[in-house]
Amino acid sequence: MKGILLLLLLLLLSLLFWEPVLGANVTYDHRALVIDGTRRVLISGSIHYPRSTPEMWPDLIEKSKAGGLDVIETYVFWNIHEPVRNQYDFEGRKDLVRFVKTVAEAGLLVHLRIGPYVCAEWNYGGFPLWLHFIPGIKFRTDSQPFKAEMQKFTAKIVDMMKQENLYASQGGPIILSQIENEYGNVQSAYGLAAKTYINWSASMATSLDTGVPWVMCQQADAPDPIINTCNGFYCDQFTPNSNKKPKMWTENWTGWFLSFGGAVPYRPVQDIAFAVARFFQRGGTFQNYYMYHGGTNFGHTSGGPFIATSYDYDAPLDEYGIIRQPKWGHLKELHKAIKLCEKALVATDPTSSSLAPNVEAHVYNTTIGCAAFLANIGIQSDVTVIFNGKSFHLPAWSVSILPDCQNVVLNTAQINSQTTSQQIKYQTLKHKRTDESDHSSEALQSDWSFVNEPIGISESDVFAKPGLLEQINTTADMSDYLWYSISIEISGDEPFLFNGTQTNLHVESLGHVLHVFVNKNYSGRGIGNSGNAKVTLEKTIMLSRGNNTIDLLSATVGLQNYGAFFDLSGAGITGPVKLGGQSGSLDLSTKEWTYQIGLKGEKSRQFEDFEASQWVSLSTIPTNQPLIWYKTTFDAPEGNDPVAIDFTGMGKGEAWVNGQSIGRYWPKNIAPQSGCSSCNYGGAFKSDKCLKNCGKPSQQLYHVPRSFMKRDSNTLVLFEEMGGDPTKISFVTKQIGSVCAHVSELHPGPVDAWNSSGQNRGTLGPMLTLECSYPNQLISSIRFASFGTPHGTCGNFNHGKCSSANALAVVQQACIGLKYCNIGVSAKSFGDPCKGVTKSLAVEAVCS
Ligand SMILES: *[C@@H]1O[C@H](CO)[C@@H](O)[C@H](O)[C@H]1NC(C)=O
Ligand SMILES: *[C@@H]1O[C@H](CO)[C@@H](O)[C@H](O)[C@H]1NC(C)=O
Ligand SMILES: *[C@@H]1O[C@H](CO)[C@@H](O)[C@H](O)[C@H]1NC(C)=O
Ligand SMILES: *[C@@H]1O[C@H](CO)[C@@H](O)[C@H](O)[C@H]1NC(C)=O
Ligand SMILES: *[C@@H]1O[C@H](CO)[C@@H](O)[C@H](O)[C@H]1NC(C)=O
Ligand SMILES: *[C@@H]1O[C@H](CO)[C@@H](O)[C@H](O)[C@H]1NC(C)=O
Ligand SMILES: *[C@@H]1O[C@H](CO)[C@@H](O)[C@H](O)[C@H]1NC(C)=O
Ligand SMILES: *[C@@H]1O[C@H](CO)[C@@H](O)[C@H](O)[C@H]1NC(C)=O
Ligand SMILES: CC(=O)N[C@H]1CO[C@H](CO)[C@@H](O)[C@@H]1O
Repeated sequence: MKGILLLLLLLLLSLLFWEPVLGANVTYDHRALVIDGTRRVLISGSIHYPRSTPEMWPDLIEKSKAGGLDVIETYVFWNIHEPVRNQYDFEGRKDLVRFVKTVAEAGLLVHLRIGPYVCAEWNYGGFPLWLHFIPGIKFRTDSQPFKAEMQKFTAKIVDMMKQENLYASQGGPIILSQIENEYGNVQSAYGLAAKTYINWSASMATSLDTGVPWVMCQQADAPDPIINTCNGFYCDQFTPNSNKKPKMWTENWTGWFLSFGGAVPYRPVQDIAFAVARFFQRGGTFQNYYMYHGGTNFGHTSGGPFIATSYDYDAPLDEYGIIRQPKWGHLKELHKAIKLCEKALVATDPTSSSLAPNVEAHVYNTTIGCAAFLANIGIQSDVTVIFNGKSFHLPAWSVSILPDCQNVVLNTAQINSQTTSQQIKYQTLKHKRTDESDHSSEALQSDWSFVNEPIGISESDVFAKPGLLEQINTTADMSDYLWYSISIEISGDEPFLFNGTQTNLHVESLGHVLHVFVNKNYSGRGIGNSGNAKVTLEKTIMLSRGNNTIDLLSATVGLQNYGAFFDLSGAGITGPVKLGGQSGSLDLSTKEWTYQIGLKGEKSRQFEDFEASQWVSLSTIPTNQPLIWYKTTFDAPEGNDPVAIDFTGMGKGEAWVNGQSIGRYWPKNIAPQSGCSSCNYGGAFKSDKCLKNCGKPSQQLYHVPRSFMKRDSNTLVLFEEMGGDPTKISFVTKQIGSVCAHVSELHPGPVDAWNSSGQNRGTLGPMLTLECSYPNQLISSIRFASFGTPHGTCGNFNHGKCSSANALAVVQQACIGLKYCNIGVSAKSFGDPCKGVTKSLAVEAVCS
């Protein structure tokens, strides 16, 4: 008894002492999130942990911090954590706790968007497929079986975070959590049950007692105490549903995602900077970039249909983790400018006034300071206005930020940030670092070996059923592939035949890709697209007298992730399937079909079966043949630069490096020729406003993370579905080519030189900064320098009519041999080559 009392006492004591001293109190009021009693302006950015590798996380997070972020946001991806009901996986790229701790170690905060519906261009919106098979379940509505599973997973994640003391209330980095996701966009389709479901989600989340606030994005009726937040390209017009809640922007799309078959979307940084500045101008205090690093959809994680493997998103950090300039740099300057305003911003609501048509001023005038935002929302014309007794020039579609209500530290349309040109270095696939084992007999063989994937039914665990089965219901997404096979006896006088042996085959499928084989011979295919996944195939085929087999291979390319009832959209051949001639037809839709889920090579795990004897080596391997596995070995490219494979020459398929899938590849899917006309940053952005790479493969390069490779003897396995030539693929490394900057003499100068009292301006003025961003690199030469009226872009600068003769010498003098240099952009440094003309300085430098 005494022992137990002592134990209890010890336990009580340990609890008392264990009580985390550093726990932060996160609440909110109508202005902002309040952390330990202080209202905060917070800049956040999305990085999804499974879209990169744990080895990449520290670098991505450091670059985010250097870019001025306070918070890292991520969704939690249910389907990778609970692939089989009640069997959890948090290893490797799925190690959520390690990711949150990595963010904490960098000194940043976390917004954990649990969902568990996440959309995110992620397979099935993040739902595990087994959920679909629970009897009576209806997703995202007032359905008991759904709510039970949603609660179980949400509580599981919250418990994991609590166990590791990761909530701010426990001294951890998590200051915010999200339940559900953009439900308001689809809510009306779910009728009255929707409201009950949202009320339930809110109270379920609140009851988990995380000690930090919850948000619901795009949910105008989010019940208290949940904060409703805004997602979109612009959120300045948004107001929360209560004057007790702050104005928060949880998804500001920094670009857009890529689809197979589409051109590459991008968003000019002047427009994002404009959107962000407008949000803070009009009372916002929390803003999240979706995405700050997009990354890669490895394996079968991409949503769809037809979401590409690259999820680059034109984000400030590119797919490979390389800083994307000038986006990263200009937003960094913007964040500094906003932070200079923080005290005034959180102290009051802004007062607004109109200074001219299309020009709005918002002033945060408080006893502890005054900050102002001046916006020209006109698309066409620059405007000059008088504010606070001074004159200000505002370019079209721009915001000027005045942390002291008097001096402009930044205008969103004026970029004073370095750009970098990326160099892609091609490397031939090196099969052996050393030549010691180079026997002459091997020299006769190709470096590739292959295995044919059988056409049609090849396995024993197949089944036959009358009628056509919906694919996702049948495969449970265990594979992209489902074979539909039928055999028919032909005597030669059937009314659906013409010219003796020909007939028209008609197949209708919900998508996404369909291949037809007649008597084991390839006879045609149909391919859907991201706008319409459905495939209707009409094809003249040859049959022969006697027994004929028709094998239809249906493939999915990422499961639907968005929309009301998206989980029920289905895929595969649902019919009709008909044979037809002039005098008759035969409907095969209700006949008995034989089904095989997945490929033989998937079942035998061909992609990790490196030594197996069935791999065939020949001096010439078969190419341009559908359904074939290829294998080779390679040494990793030297150095530490990010690595990709250029799949030019291949059709469509999947690739594995040392058994790990780097995702689906599809270089033969080409973007339309048109739609890439030049894009002006001014005016409202939409996802197809700015496109590049028209007429080219949607995705040609595929990321191979360094951590997937060893130094030597790596194995690359490809499954090629349509036909290609693997000897044409090559490895590339991505490197920073040169760094450039182009700054006008009208630019207000670096934000660093400012403080919220507007001090320091006179001493600096406009500056051009060059910096080598990689460790151990210095500026080694200046490729171009011009002060006057230079034009062009990084790598292609040209002198204008007006050009100072000494620019190159001045810049060389100031920069060579340094990691970082600053040059004043004015006639003081260069002399005046053309009086009365607005001049600028353009420089291209090489780091090595
Ligand atoms: C947390 O802060 C709120 C207001 O900011 C205050 O009402 C509350 O008492 C604080 N809670 C704790 C545990 O300090
Ligand atoms: C949802 O909750 C609100 C209060 O938060 C209540 O007014 C409303 O009646 C509830 N609706 C349903 C359908 O439960
Ligand atoms: C801020 O308020 C003070 C005191 O009311 C006033 O004198 C000043 O003009 C205001 N500043 C701006 C920029 O509105
Ligand atoms: C049948 O064959 C003839 C001669 O080869 C050809 O002209 C005709 O178009 C064919 N009929 C159909 C329906 O294809
Ligand atoms: C297979 O189809 C091709 C044309 O697509 C044809 O040339 C070839 O003869 C066919 N082979 C068989 C065995 O039917
Ligand atoms: C036709 O061929 C298929 C595949 O070879 C076979 O399974 C089937 O039994 C054959 N049917 C007849 C009637 O011979
Ligand atoms: C999947 O099967 C279920 C019954 O098992 C059915 O209710 C549902 O409609 C099917 N879905 C599709 C898309 O065919
Ligand atoms: C701004 O900088 C000036 C000059 O360095 C300094 O005197 C002043 O105190 C600073 N003001 C603030 C608010 O930091
Ligand atoms: C309403 C809407 O378009 N939502 C999209 C916002 O962007 C995210 C990320 O790209 C998507 O997941 C949403 O579907």
